[in-house]
Amino acid sequence: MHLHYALIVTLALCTVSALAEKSATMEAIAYVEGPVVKGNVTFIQNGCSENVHVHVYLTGLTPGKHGFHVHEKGDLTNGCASTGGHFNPDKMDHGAPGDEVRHVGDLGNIEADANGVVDTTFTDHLISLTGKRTIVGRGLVVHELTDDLGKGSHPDSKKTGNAGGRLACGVIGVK
Ligand SMILES: *[C@@H]1O[C@H](CO)[C@@H](O)[C@H](O)[C@H]1NC(C)=O
Ligand SMILES: [Cu+2]
Ligand SMILES: [Zn+2]
Repeated sequence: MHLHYALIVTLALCTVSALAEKSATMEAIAYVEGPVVKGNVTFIQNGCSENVHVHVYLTGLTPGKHGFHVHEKGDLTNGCASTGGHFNPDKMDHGAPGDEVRHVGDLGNIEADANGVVDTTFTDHLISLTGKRTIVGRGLVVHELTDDLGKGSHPDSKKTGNAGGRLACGVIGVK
């Protein structure tokens, strides 16, 4: 009984091809570039419904926290401006990575050290490298200001976290 249930859940969460490669590790990378901020971000997922491990290497930031999101489009025609809004396939409000209510693309903040460098790793449970929440082909954006995680008083708080301008961006591609 329990085994059947687990199988049905697995089938519902994974595509047939992902199931065939159930143990395959998927990897994606974004080369992030702006006038000053540069770096790369790698995403690793060990199976279709597993958490995604994110490795961030960035330089050129001001020390402190910066909003960090997956945006809807991998379109850099007009630089970071053409990446659209936060990737939000579930039509939710903006939130923190650990919140029930959040955009899929809400990865919170990254924190630059005194030298303006970010070299960090974190895990996210909602983004995916496959299926309807896949971030492959979408934009990755680093912001000027701290993301208030939907808890601020600014009118944009529940939409963008009021994280200010877009300092640098890149397209997430298969690695
Ligand atoms: C990402 O950036 C770091 C720091 O500059 C560098 O050491 C690393 O080789 C880069 N990774 C890739 C895949 O380019
Ligand atoms: Cu953003
Ligand atoms: Zn958001």
